[in-house]
Amino acid sequence: MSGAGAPRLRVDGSGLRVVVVAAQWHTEVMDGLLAGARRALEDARASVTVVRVPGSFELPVVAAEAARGGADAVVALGVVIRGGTPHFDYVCQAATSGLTEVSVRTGVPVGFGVLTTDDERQALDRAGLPGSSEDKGAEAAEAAVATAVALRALRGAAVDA
Ligand code: DLZ
Repeated sequence: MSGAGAPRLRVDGSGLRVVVVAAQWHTEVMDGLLAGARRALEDARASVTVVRVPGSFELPVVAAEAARGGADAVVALGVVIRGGTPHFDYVCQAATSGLTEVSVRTGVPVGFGVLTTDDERQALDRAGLPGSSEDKGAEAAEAAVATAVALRALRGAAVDA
């Protein structure tokens, strides 16, 4: 999938409580993703709480708890790098379907900042680090805030109707 065509989402997220759930595998890439997400949320003026989990497989259960606990949006960050076994597919599938289920079931948007790459080079290139061509942590945070704002407008409109 190419990053070309990604929108610039600069939305005012004042008053929004955002929980960032971040895995810990692949430290250098994760540091970049987390810094990008923090920067974007600060720019949007949202309040931020960061929770660390061991790996990407653990992202959905903590995202669900954050959503049930009153977060207006969740940002899930992780890096899964393909190895020589099918484990990659299982962890990617669990993270992707689990996070989708959390957002749809709770009505709380989840920004998807989980990189699934063939090697570490591809991950570093998307981590928002000096020399990276993309900043997927910031993109996921901006998407979560923009979706929370869209939902807030929709719910307000529904009440007014
Ligand atoms: C086990 C595992 C492997 C092999 N690779 C990764 C990875 O590249 N990225 C990641 O976030 N997590 C990985 N994990 C750990 C699993 O996500 C999970 O934490 C463990 O299976 C324990 O439940």
